[in-house]
Amino acid sequence: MRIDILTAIPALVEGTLGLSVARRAKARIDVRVHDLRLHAPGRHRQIDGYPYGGGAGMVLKPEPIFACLDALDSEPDEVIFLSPDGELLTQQMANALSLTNHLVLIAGHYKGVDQRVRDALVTREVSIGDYVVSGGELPALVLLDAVARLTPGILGDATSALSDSFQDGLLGAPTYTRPAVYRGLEVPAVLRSGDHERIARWREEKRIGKTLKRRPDLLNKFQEVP
Ligand code: 9D3
Repeated sequence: MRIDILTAIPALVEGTLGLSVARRAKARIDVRVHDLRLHAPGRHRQIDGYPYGGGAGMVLKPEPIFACLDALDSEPDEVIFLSPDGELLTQQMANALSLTNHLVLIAGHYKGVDQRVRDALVTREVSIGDYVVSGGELPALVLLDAVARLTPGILGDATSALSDSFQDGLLGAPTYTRPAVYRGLEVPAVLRSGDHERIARWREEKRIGKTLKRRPDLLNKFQEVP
């Protein structure tokens, strides 16, 4: 799989790609980071400008983004603009995106991007949640990680993706490791019983109880699955 990330701050993206999970992602997925400034026209390589009609902040110019996409040697399946206005990233969306061959992620780091980019190039806009971060770079890396860990070779085994919370719409059961008693705190006896059927039932009950209490919205979704 190929993922191109367009950004005004390539160092921020590259730096984070060097870390743990994302590093594995980079090894298994062909990730290419593009510096928009290198595609900016003119001697000043200006990537942003003042908004027509006035207003605060700078707007990313269309030329560097159009030029960067024109220079790609492969046609992307999706061109995703990370934006607080976008559709919320979900596991379902990550699943679908993991089945594509080539994604382009555009990170804005300003008050916005020229609307012509959104109209002519972008196929979908994605938000990572209803809170404000300072730019699209970290959201792009979150999306990359969510997608990358689903592609073959990233997970230890195929079942771990499917047994994930959110894949089946339930939160996880409590987990324990040795020692069986620590500072008087005991591991539930059922987990040490060796009765795999009872353990499976216990875990299912814990998952449903926890989901009901913390995330009833997820439980409703689980029931809605066709
Ligand atoms: C016009 C009001 N603001 C939107 C709520 C402007 C604005 C603030 C911050 C526009 C962009 C940003 C920077 N954030 C992102 O680019 C971003 C983001 C986010 O802030 N939260 C959740 N997901 C995303 S994806 C990209």
